Amino acid sequence: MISRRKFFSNAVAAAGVAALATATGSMSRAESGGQPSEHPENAIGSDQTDQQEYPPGEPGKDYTPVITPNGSTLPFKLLRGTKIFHLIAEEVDHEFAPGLRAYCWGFNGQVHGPTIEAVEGDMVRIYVTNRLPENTSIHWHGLLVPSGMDGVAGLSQKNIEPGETYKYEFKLRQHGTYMYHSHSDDMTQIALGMMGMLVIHPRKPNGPRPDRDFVLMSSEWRIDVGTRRPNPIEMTDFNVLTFNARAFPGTAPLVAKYGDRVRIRFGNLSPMEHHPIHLHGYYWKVTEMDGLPVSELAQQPGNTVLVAVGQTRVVEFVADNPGDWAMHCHMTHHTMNQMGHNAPNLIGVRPGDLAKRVSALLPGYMTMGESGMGDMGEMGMPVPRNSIPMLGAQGKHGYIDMGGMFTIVKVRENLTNYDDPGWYENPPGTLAGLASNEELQRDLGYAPASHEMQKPVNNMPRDHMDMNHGG
Ligand SMILES: [Cu+2]
Repeated sequence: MISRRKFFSNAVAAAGVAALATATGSMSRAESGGQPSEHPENAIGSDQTDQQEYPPGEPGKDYTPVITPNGSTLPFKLLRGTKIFHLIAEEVDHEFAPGLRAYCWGFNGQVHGPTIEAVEGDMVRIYVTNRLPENTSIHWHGLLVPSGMDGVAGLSQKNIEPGETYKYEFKLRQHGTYMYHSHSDDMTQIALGMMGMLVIHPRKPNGPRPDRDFVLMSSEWRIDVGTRRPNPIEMTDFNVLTFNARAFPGTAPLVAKYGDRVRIRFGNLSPMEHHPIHLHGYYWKVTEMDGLPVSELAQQPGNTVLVAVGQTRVVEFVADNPGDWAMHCHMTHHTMNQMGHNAPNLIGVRPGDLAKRVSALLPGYMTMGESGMGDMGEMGMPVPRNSIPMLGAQGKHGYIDMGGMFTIVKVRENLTNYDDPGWYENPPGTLAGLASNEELQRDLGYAPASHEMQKPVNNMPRDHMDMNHGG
């Protein structure tokens, strides 16, 4: 720890940002006195600063428990002041969304594993039982633990062989949002889902506790249509993108009451890809990066946060804008499912009976995107068993052409509980709708004839359409 602290100490001195240290709030005013501290290391990062011994943190009293949509929190028991957890690595028949299941690897019957939650200063003992057909080990991603507890098979410990149970034990000297994942045959085991979130609450929070504290872990998978197991060898072309191992519409909404202080803890352990997560209807502030609190003055505002592979990012906002708000990865292929990204571009093409003729040879073949991909889920076309090409869901106002890493933040006034409140009732005058001819004449001076767009292919102006298909 010394060398790490020295590092931060030097970094702070070099940058001359003692003010930043003060702003973290973990140093008293008297101690800092407005001057660069003699011990700036005490104020940086999330290391427990007071070295005080605390009794094990209690949910409700010492922290407001986090919510893992579509998931759960790992239970613990207290034994002589130590929190005892038990993770069981095993194969799980997991549902990504209605219509798609696969045999994944997870923990305690879940994919991803349950969220581990504790409090700064807690002593934890985590047993890991291996019920997989191959060796494993667990790494506590971002935690400051003794080298022998770091979980890199071969480097920091022996592999946990099938059938064995290992014991990890350490004191939580930090607070913040972290992750855990397999660190043995990583490529296979992470591609099959062996990961979870790890949240350590502060002993002395800097600000008010959130009313809603959500945990969302991003991942991506390759599940070829017709198979029942993710392919761990895939390097680039993932076709199932998930929040907490669920693809929309399998993702549970994040429900908040009007005025709630909402925190969302994002983590990303996708095999390959970073995810810019975007929320509609709000701006948020990034309050924590990789478990380290961001001082209030430095909290970056925004509505999209890039969560790179291996990173955690925490955002906070006050839910003061009622409605149903989309929250999703903004990479458009990450809000789609297994629909064959190598399909030829048929926008503007009239394929005639091509689909019928080819599907006689290739079951499940369909021509896609004659006028865009939006109707792929809605058409209700028969799809191969255990697959979700495109997908999406019926919304209040029609079909939602989104899948994958997409969920809905639902903010309501007058909620009595946090069950899914259904769709938002738009107050009068707040819903986009068809313009009347009278309005068009009044504001535009003319009314575009609606029949002009009925045959988009043949009537498409040449500067938009330089193909000569479909003749
Ligand atoms: Cu993404």
